[in-house]
Amino acid sequence: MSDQPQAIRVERGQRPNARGEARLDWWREAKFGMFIHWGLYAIPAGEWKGEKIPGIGEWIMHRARIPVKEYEQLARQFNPVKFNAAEWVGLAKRAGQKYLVITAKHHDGFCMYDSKVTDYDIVDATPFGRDPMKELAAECAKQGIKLCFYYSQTQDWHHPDGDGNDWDYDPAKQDFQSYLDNYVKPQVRELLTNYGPIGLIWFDTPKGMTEAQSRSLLQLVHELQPDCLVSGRIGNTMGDYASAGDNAIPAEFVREDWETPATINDTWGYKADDHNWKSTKDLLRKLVDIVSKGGNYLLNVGPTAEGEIPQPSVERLTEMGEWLQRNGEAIYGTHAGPVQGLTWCRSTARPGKVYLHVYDWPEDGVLKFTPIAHGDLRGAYLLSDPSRQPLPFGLKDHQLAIEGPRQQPDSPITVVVVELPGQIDLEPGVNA
Ligand code: FHN
Repeated sequence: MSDQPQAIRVERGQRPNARGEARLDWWREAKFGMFIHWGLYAIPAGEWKGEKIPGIGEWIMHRARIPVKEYEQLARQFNPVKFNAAEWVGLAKRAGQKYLVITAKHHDGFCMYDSKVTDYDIVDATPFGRDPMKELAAECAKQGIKLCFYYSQTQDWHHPDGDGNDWDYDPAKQDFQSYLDNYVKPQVRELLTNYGPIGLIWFDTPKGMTEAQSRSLLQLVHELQPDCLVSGRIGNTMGDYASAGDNAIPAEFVREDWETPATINDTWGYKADDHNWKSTKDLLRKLVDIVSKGGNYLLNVGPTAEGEIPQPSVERLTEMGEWLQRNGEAIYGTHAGPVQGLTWCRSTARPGKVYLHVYDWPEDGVLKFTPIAHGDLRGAYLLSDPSRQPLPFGLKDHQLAIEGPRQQPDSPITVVVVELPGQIDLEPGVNA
């Protein structure tokens, strides 16, 4: 990619990636969400019968080929008495996350909500007996966070007709169509009927779903809650937005709506010995990088079997929220900015403003750019400066130069606001 990408002007209301569908507006504004992988797998937490099972925690049943009858026994021990919906939602709020996507059913097939379609759920099969989704729904409504459900629509290692379990069941005898019609759809109906308005359903691993199967599931969601969004992993290029790969950030700006689901350490479901926590600086850079390329960041936490979000996650999310308190204007409701392809800086924008997210503050404090024409600049200031003291700017070596203080003003990323005349809206160049 060129180091000096071209900036193009687009008229207000004609953003190239706007589909004109108002139901996506909240999601496009939100930028940052909390993913929660929580289920029975939090009990073994990466270890089965004294053996450490490699890989992501929520896959332990599959990786260790645990028979259904044995894995089912975990439900009897599941008693997350420390679960507190107000605390979880409060953490998302404090972190500056606007939506929360929680595993209603992951690939292990255990339902983390009260399902009438099966007894293999948290209310019927555990000593806990409470429905955490009900409690989260109430808290999300109270605290203004969009509640969304993750639902594994193909893989179900517990159900004889679900996909993925070839150690208990004979795949040749599996009837996926029957599973979809008689199990998945009734459960999706429950999730979209019993918990109030749901922001989106996060389907995953579409595997061999046919076009007709994906479409019928999509239609069901729209019939039940027309405004509910659907993740791209419903398959067959359907759904409301694309999903980048897990922990994958595209190298360049992407014009369509997209999201990166990501781990905060190396697992989704809780694993007791995974201490490979990304730093707050790294996580914030990832958030900024993603938003500067037009995407959303869905950052995961993996609560314990007691119902607690691990402290290292709490600390990092809290610190991210502190940075967003000062710099949220440069994230929420913005779009990919005109300055693309630099190593030391990212940009986001909205009509009348470009936000320069400076990763590495220059030693002399002078920021030099080509993409924003000098004539277009009305002023510049630091977003972290409440007094909005104007920064001097001018032309230097044929480049626009903004003179900031020598010392890095904000940490770990400093945002400089560039004001443009009127409502000029700068986007990445068509080839950026
Ligand atoms: O297999 C799952 C995995 O366990 C996890 O839920 C991730 C999150 O994006 N999705 C699948 C793999 O892509």
